[in-house]
Amino acid sequence: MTTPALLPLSGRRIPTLSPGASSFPHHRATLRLSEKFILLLILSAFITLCFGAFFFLPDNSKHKRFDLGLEDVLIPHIDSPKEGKHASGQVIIHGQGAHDEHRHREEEESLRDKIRADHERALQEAKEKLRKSREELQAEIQTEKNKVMEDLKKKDPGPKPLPPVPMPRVVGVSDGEPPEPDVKEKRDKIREMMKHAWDSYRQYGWGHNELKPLAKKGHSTNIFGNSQLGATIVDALDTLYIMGLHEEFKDGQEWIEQNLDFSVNAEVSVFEVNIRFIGGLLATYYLSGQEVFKLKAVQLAEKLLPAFNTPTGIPWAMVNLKSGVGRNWGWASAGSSILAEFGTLHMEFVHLTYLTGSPAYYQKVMHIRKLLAKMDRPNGLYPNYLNPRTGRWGQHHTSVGGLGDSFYEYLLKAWLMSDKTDTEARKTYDDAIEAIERHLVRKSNGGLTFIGEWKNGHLERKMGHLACFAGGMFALGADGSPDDKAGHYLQLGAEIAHTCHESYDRTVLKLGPEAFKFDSGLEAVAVRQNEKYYILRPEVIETYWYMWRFTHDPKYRQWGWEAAQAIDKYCRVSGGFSGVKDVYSSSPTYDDVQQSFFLAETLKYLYLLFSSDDLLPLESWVFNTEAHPLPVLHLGNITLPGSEPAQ
Ligand code: DMJ
Repeated sequence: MTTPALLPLSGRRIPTLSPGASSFPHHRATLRLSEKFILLLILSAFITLCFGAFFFLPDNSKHKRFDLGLEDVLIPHIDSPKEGKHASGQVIIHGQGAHDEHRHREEEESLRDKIRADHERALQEAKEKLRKSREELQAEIQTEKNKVMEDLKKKDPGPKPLPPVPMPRVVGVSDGEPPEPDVKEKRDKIREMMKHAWDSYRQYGWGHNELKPLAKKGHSTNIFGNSQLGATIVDALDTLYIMGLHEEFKDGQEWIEQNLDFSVNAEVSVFEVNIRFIGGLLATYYLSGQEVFKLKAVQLAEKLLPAFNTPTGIPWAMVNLKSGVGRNWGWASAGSSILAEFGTLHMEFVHLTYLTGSPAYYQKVMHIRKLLAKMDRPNGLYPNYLNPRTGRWGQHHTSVGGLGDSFYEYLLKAWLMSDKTDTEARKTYDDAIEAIERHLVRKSNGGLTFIGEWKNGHLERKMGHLACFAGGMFALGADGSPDDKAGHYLQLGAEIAHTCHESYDRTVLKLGPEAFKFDSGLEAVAVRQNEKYYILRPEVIETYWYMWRFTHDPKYRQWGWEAAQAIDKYCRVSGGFSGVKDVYSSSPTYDDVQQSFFLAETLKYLYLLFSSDDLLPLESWVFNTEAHPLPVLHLGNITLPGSEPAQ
């Protein structure tokens, strides 16, 4: 039998839940009902025994203290000069002493009465309890439990209210309906695909992070630890809003209000949680104006802060949301943190400081920037690995695809998001891109421009699907580039878009592989079996959209439509959308994962591609790396806390 932790020994009541016990699973209280009966019996027997024993105790009250915590019921000492002894052995009290003795006796008597009454009441209550049915007792326990919870709630002041800050100018949250009927038809089709993805998740994976559309059940990966944080809901919400899927949006909002709780013992990726959850919640807050999204974003951000407790301030890749303990991925070079992870926090963290008034977020990301600025860079390139303990680079591997990609993206976007006032970010971006162009960008024999990967002084002529986002980035950064190279960067963006389109066009499914080579006579095709998959990624479509916005060349809509049709044809299943394992096979197998970024990014960029430009104009919105739009902060005279110049 377990110890009667639920039974207060000094109490008279039958077991109630103490505040500490209120977090125990409910069954713990109810399953022990029989144990409680036994305890109750023991308790009542004990009380009766004490009650009886009390009257059999010798009356030594004259020389003993009634140790009940009542300081004022001290009994006089027998050697008091004012006391004598009667023949019967009773104490004779004289004068003031006699008066005191009398008073003490009265007090003693009244105490006895009180104890007697208490014990009788306890006995009576115990008897009543014993007469009650199991159901009545269960109901009573539940009432007690509710009361404890209520009291706890009253005591808990809840999250601190956030300071009122002016809502940034939110423009272009329009319907964006295109005037051309055929374009509208395509847009409607994308909306229908979003509905199928969402409805399937709603039906089979609700509350889980992602969906297994073939097994028709929830799915999660190690980036979310063992949490069930509804990643798809949070990631998809702004897309639903933009597409005008109001019922679905409401459903998602309700789930977030009622279920999204970050006090979980789960080790999550700081980067992924930042871009998908914080980015998603902030974007949804700005679009919808609903406070709940802002509050949830801030609650989560607080949980990420312990990840920065490293000797250098470069955050760990993972943090346990409950304990705050951080660590790095086991596979990362010599315990390093990853450039694309610790370098992809700036946008969200600046907004967090803006919304909370807390300088912590801004200071954390500016510290990272300053530390990087001081470091030597081999050939002007940023290696993908940096050790957070020593502050030294790990393996010299530079990439604009995985492990490096969004670091460069966020330098440019930090500048754009600051209303182009953060010139330090712009300069860092320009320098980085200049080195990348010099060392990593090449033209294949067939005339395709690609971005290779730099590994220990050697260029690998391979480009990842992830690196295809860079076409859009080059186009976005064209305006404001040094030496009036806007035309050059727009052209570079177009060339990357073309190469990535070729990587799609040269497959059987017309969907792009994870990585493709420009080597040994190969042009934009995957060689290794484990690089032939397509997991519903957005980067190529993202670049089509940026190129469309900057050029209005119809080929980008055409290419986007080809990709949308291929996804609908080969990735759609009755339970949602799935990735495919081999884009060169006419009978592909599925990976059975509907990634949350498919709803956050791929379908959003497709929808925007077939919308008019007044929906989320790029002058007013900057999309985070998970396609969550955040408004440009026109701070004017407002100084961000933490950014004040040192005195
Ligand atoms: C997304 O989660 C983000 O775009 C991230 O920056 C890298 N890639 C995935 C989707 O491919």
